[in-house]
Amino acid sequence: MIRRYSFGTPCDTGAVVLSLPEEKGEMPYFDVRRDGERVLFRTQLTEEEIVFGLGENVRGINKRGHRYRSWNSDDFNHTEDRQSIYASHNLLVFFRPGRLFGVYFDDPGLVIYDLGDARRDTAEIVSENGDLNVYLLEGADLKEIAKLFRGLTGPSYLPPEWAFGYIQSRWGYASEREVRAVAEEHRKRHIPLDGICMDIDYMEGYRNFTWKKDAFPDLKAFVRSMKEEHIRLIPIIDAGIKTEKGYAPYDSGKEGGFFCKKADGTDFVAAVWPGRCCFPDFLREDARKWFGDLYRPLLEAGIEGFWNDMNEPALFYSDETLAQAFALAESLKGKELDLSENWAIKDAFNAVANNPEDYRRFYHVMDGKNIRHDKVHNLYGAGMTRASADGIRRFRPGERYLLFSRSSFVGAHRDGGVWQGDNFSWWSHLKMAMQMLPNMNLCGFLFCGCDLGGFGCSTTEDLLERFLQLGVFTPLMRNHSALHTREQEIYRFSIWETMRDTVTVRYALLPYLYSEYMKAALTDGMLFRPLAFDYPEDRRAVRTEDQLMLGGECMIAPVYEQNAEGRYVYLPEDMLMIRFRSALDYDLIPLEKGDHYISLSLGEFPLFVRNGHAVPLCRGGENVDEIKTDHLKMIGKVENESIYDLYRDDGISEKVGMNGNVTRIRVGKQELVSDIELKPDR
Ligand code: MIG
Repeated sequence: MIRRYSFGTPCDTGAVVLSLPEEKGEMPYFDVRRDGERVLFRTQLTEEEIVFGLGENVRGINKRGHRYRSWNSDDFNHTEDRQSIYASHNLLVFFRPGRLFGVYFDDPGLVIYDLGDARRDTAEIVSENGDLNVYLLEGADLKEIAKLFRGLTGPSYLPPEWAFGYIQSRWGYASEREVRAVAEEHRKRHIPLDGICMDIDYMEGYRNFTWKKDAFPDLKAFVRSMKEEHIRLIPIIDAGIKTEKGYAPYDSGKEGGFFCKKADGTDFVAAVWPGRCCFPDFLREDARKWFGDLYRPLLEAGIEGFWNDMNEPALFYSDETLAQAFALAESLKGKELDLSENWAIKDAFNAVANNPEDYRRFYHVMDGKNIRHDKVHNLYGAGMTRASADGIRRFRPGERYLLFSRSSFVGAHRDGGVWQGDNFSWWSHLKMAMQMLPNMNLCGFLFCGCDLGGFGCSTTEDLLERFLQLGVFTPLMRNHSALHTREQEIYRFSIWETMRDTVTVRYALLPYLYSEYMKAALTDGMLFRPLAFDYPEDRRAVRTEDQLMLGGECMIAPVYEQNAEGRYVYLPEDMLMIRFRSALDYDLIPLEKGDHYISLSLGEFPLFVRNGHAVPLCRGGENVDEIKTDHLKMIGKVENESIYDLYRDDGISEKVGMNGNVTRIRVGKQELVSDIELKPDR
């Protein structure tokens, strides 16, 4: 059951697709209080209580014991003390014996969550603006709450099948020659590959929708020839449009009046990569239409996928914030600084970027009214996602596309995926990437992944290998790194063959991973779940923070510590471990419910299959187009009979459903593995 409570004058955030009558009575579970504009929601937590939710954010799967904020932020330093990164996914699920409910705060502005931070026994959620709808979700179990939430907010995005391939990316690829070299090295060494991301370096002076004509003389021909090798190019698009007469997107945006404006009616201007930029008003339908159409030249060149960046929006500086910093510097010039001045001068220059004052300096037009940006800040990235998704759909009707964004809000899960932003090449970030996955799935974002190997600072061989072992299972499997860090393509490393073998497992598992993704998307389920969702009565399972359920049959338990030769794994039931070294080389080890130390040398990683189930493994391939499902090995320990529903489709059509696309595979009693033959799917 879902109930809606309304406070103040909420706007339509686009997150919710169901229209529900407003409840008039008191809201259960919470003491609700007004304090000026703010609305405060307080609830008691028992010692046993667990809190899931908040999608993309730092720290563990259980969010209890910390303070978070919904405020989409371009913050590349995802340390434990952070309260927000790039996304606002305002769903919480409270779970304890005898009490289970979800609560979604449909609020586009700043929301603060104290989840047992000030006091262990109290959660308090504060809406700063006080204009919001709150949805209470009650169901029989955790999975039902997740399903209800998807019913409330709409189905998850369906990517094309090729988007499940391995993608190589790096900030710095600046020419066709460089990109071709990356492709060639992969193909030459038989490292599977389906896509290469082009970062801002492909653009002419960082101008969106342009490309360097000397470095990419014939983009269309380049795209075509890469596609012949089954490699898609995936360009980046940023939110800001360079303020420059004669640059077509600026001229048309200016003419249409599509940029965000200041109180005096002039365009808001702040600097990002290209220098001074204007910011499309993504909350307006006509502006979205205009922006979406700007993707056309790239689509015409044959591009089928994009990543959208800088859409919190990130602001490097504005003339105003810069002037403030300089004024302070000027006033202190020649002085011996006392301590507070010393700090102030540093702070002033740090504050030129992403300054709260700037976010109060410009306006959106919603339903004909001017709304100050900070009131609806968290909708900006989702608006950009929608603009581009609609633009791509208009150009290629009926076909799926790859799209992933840095910033997001619930609702954007219908139009595209997300990546987890700028992590570091840290072991702790490998663990955090894993911990984010189930909460992102809970909030509807099924298509996601992190920068494998780590984005900031230099990776090491073992760290990249362990990252790849997690990436084998994440829908977006992308190796990405920052300019000036150690080169991170697999072939740069002495253990590249080990890494390649790891990637081959992704391709052998692709029929399974694609099936489980599509089933989750088409039935409003989750691909990754906390163990609590499947074993709610098991006190060990519900608090497990470093293992995840994957699809209907499996559990993963990645190694995330340096120099580990294995790890402890808790099995909530009897399972068969597949210990992978490559698509063709693996051990099958039946294990009983309970604790196990599993030895996992650097090139090894496990997948656990619940007894009574069997999962398909194919021969793999070097790209998704090579994946065949006519010969499969069904792996699992089956006592009587098990059924696996294999999902297959043409990989690209938008109109899909379970009907007609599911092949039912029956496996009789088997010890560990059997071979099956199916009719080819294409
Ligand atoms: O200010 O385009 O998160 O993936 O490589 C940095 C350059 C801008 C941030 C993205 C990152 C990307 C980088 N971008």
